[in-house]
Amino acid sequence: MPPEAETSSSALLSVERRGAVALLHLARPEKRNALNDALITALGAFFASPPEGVRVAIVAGRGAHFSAGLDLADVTEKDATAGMFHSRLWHQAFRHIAEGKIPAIAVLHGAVIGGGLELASACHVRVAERSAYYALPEGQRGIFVGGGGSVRLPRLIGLSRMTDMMLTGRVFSAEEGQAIGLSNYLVDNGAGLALALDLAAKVAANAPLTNFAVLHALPRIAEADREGGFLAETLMAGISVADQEAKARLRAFLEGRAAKIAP
Ligand code: 1HE
Repeated sequence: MPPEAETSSSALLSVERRGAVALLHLARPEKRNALNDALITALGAFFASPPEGVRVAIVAGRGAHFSAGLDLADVTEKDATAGMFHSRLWHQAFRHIAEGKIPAIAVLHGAVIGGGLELASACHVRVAERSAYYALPEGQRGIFVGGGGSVRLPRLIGLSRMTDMMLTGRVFSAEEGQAIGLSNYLVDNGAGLALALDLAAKVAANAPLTNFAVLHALPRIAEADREGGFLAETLMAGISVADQEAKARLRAFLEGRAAKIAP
């Protein structure tokens, strides 16, 4: 399907509209999609207020790599205070993705390194191509993760694996990444975008309230104490069944007008 419109919130981030899907490309291949302040700001701005009618976004990288992580040239002269504000800029931007208005699907290929892996972990679904590899070379560079990686990655792959990656510079292959939960899907090289578009169509077809609950209630409930979790689930369940969208969808199934679940 040809893009309906190509806009660009910055020269570094290409945004194409395909119906309810926005296709975002990190567009700095000459620097291996290293994430500088302008690119982080553009990502945050897009997810803070996605265009009207966009119900899901895909985040991919141009060139041979998803992202080489933090643009190391951005931090060479920073003192501790500036470094903390820099990290906060990333946190704000990635919060707009992880706890934002629309689900995000990442398509990973080539290097998914440092801040690139932090960006991928802020997305909700990850599709990896076989060329993908994952590393956290912060230890080698003398720095620490600053884009939410220490919060999100241990929850994704476990503290022990992240500790190993950071201490020893361990690089996980695409197959290993799939086995430990870095990716949700593993496909051949070049097949990531097609699968992401298929998945995006499914996400966009969900009731908006369900997608809201998955992005905003589910992560809270998963980390809440059991009783608090059960109560939050009950509230969300009650609100969702009362929604007109749910009523129409439930009726459609009961009247034989909705798709059945196939294996
Ligand atoms: C960069 C960056 C970067 C490439 N910041 N400029 N991330 C890293 O430590 C990863 C560093 N990068 C690499 O290991 C390699 O570049 C790659 C394996 C990703 C790709 O290798 P290759 O041979 O295809 O490219 P290259 O020749 O190394 O790089 C091409 C250009 O991109 C070159 O610039 P040029 O002006 O000499 O052409 C590189 O300097 C530039 N480049 N990666 C700046 N990362 C919120 S805290 C997060 C903390 C982190 O992310 S730490 C991990 C940082």
